Amino acid sequence: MTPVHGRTAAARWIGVALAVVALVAAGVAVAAAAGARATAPLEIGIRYSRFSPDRLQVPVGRPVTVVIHNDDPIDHEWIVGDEEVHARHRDGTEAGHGDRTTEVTVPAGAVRRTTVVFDRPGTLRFVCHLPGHEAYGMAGTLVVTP
Ligand SMILES: [Cu+2]
Repeated sequence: MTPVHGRTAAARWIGVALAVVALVAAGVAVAAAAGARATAPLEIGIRYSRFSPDRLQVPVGRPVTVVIHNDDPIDHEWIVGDEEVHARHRDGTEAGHGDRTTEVTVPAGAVRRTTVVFDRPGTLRFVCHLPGHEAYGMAGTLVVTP
């Protein structure tokens, strides 16, 4: 191999490397543009009747997808709202939650996903209102930031 060929090969490698860098940069730009519309999904685990994490922060006015993994052998629920919502469920007799995105039943071993737009900044709580679960500590805090 002559030095001339060596330089040519090196130049080709540099060209390929630059093309890869350009593609990666383009991908990052697309991801950033998508991020302006929706946030990355938030994952919540449930184990031993506890939420993990038990504190979430979300932006106001944007779709937030929450993926809830119930790793317990019993059913749970994820109900997010203000104190009025929780008071209603604490004393309520609802067997199901219909299609409300803020009230999700998560059967034993199941994964459920919901997408919510929180329209006001503030501090909410998420709670499992099955009998005894809240008292045991199955609750968390969700902060909606301006
Ligand atoms: Cu529960």
